[in-house]
Amino acid sequence: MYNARLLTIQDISCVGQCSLTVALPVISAFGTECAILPTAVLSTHTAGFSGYTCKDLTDEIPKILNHWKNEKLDFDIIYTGYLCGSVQIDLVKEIVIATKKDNGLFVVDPVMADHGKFYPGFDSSFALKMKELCSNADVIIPNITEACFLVDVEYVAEGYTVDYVEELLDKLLALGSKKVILTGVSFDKDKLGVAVKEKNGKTYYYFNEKIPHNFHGTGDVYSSAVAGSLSIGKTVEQAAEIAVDFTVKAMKESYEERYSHWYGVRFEKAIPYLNSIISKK
Ligand code: PXL
Repeated sequence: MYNARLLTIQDISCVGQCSLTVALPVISAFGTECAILPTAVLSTHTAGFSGYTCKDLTDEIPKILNHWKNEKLDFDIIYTGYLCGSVQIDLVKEIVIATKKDNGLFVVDPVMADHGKFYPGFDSSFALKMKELCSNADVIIPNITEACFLVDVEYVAEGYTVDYVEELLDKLLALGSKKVILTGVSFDKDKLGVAVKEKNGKTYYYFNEKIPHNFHGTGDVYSSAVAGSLSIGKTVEQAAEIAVDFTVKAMKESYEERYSHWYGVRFEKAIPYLNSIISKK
């Protein structure tokens, strides 16, 4: 997939180091053209700030899609993140049908929850709708909480078994996506990583150091690095690994300031790692 054109669909949180302010620089660091479709404009993200503003852009999406159709624009990869409501999920399906190249990839991060809870504005009816998007995807990238909400399994924060993770993976694959990357997997207090599986395949686990702090925005950093890696022709397993290493580097860069700079990770400082990946290509 040489010189891929990637479209990412998620919100602009003006301040907060998440969604598009992460996806654009991270995907660009792979040398890949990154087109955007903003789903909403928020003054900040919703996790920890109070009084944030939000302008939902659902009404703009059909107009933007029409223009793209007229211009015959298409994409090698479509990667979705934070979507605002069920109508946007239907619109994303239309966008994928109309603009994804035949041999292109559709990557879904079902952003809606973490640490056992839905983010503000999300609920089980949104999770039900998100299942539909996952069923159309080539790769889905849920965290454990999102996985549990997608497949109706009880959330277990820690101390779970390999069987628990395998049950989640198999139920997620049964939704219909070709591959699953399950994030936030940990069987050991010092290691954190991901599990990658395709239907009837063997699970591939990849771990790195567990940084002992919950940072906001790591899901977006991770999924953007997966999408960027896929855009330069890496396999899903390689992409999953590169993204773990990048996210850990970003967390390490953020650790000292974890309380004063609480709202996001300093992924910008870890960008040279991505440059090293593309120079090895
Ligand atoms: O990082 C996911 C995310 C994206 N966009 C907005 C959010 C969140 C998580 O809280 O609030 C607006």
